[in-house]
Amino acid sequence: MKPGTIIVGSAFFLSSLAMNVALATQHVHPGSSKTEMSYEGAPSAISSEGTKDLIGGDGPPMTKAEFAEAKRIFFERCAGCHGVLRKGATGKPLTPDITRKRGTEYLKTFITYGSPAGMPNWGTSGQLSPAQVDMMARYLQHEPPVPPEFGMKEMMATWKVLVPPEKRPKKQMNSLDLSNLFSVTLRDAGKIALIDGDTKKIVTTIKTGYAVHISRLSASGRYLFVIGRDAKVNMVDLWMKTPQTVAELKVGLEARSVETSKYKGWEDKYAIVGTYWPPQYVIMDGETIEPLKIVSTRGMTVDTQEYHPEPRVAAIVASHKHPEFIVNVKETGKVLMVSYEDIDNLRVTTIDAARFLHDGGWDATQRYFLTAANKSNKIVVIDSQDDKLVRMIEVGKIPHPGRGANFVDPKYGPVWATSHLGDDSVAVIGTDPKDHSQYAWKMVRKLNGQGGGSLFIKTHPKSKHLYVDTALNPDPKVSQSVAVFDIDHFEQGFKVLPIARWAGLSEGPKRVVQPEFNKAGDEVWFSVWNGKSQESALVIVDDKTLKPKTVIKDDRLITPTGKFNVYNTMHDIY
Ligand code: DHE
Repeated sequence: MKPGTIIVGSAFFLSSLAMNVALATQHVHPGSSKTEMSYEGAPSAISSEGTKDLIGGDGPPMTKAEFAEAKRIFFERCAGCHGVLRKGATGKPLTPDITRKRGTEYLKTFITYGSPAGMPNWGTSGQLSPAQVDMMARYLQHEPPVPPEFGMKEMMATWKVLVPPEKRPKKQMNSLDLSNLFSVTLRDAGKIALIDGDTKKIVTTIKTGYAVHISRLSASGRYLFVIGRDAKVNMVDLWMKTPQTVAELKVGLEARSVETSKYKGWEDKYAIVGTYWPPQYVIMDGETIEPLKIVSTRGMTVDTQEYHPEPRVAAIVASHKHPEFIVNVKETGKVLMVSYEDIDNLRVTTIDAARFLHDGGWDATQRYFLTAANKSNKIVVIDSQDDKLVRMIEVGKIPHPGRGANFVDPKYGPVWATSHLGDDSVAVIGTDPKDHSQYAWKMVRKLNGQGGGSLFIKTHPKSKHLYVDTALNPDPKVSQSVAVFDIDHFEQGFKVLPIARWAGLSEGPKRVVQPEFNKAGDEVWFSVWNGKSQESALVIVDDKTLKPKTVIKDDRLITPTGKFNVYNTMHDIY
């Protein structure tokens, strides 16, 4: 990007990868984390149009045109870390009571040079011109514009049942081995690809929400749910001759998580989506995704007990011990155990944890949920049987487990592991309070991998290998390869698999991201994530030999990132 260039609107959003990659490789202020910026600094999916603007009042003078441009820049570059309402998320709060005291000159310096705490140097990097820095400094002293709310009326207006349940097939109409199908996020295409795990062929691609994020399965495995960053949910029926969307719904302006009811007797009954904006979750009918119950997450923070107007919903998992969804509320730091037994008399157990709850997954027994409070550098352990906090464990800098990795450690017994965005460590945590109580809920091992910038870690019950990606590491050698540890011989350190080289692509960032096993647990799939207009690939590695087995290339594979094997996702195997 040329210094001073501003790209606006959807073109900007779709080029966010390129921008993030540029950010990750540019010089920023010493001490600020390029990795974090390239991850959390993506543009908000919320349009800057349609907000309630409180221009004027006590802020410094600004024209309407300046305010509109500053607002757009804020939503595209700043909201991911500071929150839409600027109340503070992983970045510092920037509400007018604070910014007016600082004044224009102070804010200009900050925006120009960045800070060691992670604020990028927007000015000296050439991302914003001096005039834009001045405009942003003045904008921040005005009241934050408020995006619209999204209630039942707005949701119902977007709800479409394209194929009603009675018109859907009564049995599987295709000959696919559905349990070994992979749903692959095609991030910047706003699509998913369904790939046959046996033949490695693309079965179909399906149009989904904007910059689609994750896929999850219904308990039966028949329905696939996909969430876009724009909070659009697609419900795909895998039984149809060619799997296709049978219902869609928009539940807000920005979202990341979707899950389905999995408790015995409640299979395929409900689905749930958590949104970033508005800060809420919605429980939907499991056959039609009709929205049934919307619940706000606004409330008090866990530590200072002050009101937060924008606590975003991060990961959601379905309990196997009760008819409950477990909902991570990021900015208040609370884990909600939401019972779906009687949604008209909703029972929610609120567990105090730590701020900035993000992603997480089950231990091997599927009783304990281990989740990252990422900017608090903690893993929080929740007992889903007793609905209680078990422990908060200090780990490395910015843990980012995805769903984590479960294996049996030769010395410490059953463990779960996470890697980190902010350092090269892998934290291995004991998870067996029954037979290895001395190790339970302690970090029993700290492994060192290739570097920071790790997003995902993976193994499988049948594998003896632990794979650690480093997709956001600023060194291309590191971001384009993965580390693999032998679980029985951690003392030997790790081997490096040059996944991007095996893909044989030409130019581009070629970030290697998110290992995912096939159903049998003998192959591990990696995305080689390139820019939107560049060739990407999937590389499949033989888990026994650690040699490449297949490389999938196809014009339709645009910016592949997450991959979700149907069987493993249905059964929470990782
Ligand atoms: Fe994700 C999971 C949020 C950026 C790929 N991501 C999640 C979850 C959350 C989240 C809350 C857990 C969902 C759940 O389990 O219910 N992700 C966010 C962000 O807020 C963030 C930092 C910035 C943003 O603008 O979205 C972000 N995520 C990314 C990416 O840039 C990634 C690497 C590429 C992409 O596709 O956008 C990315 N996130 C993923 C993937 C998962 C995920 C692949 C699921 C992992 C799994 O194994 O379950």
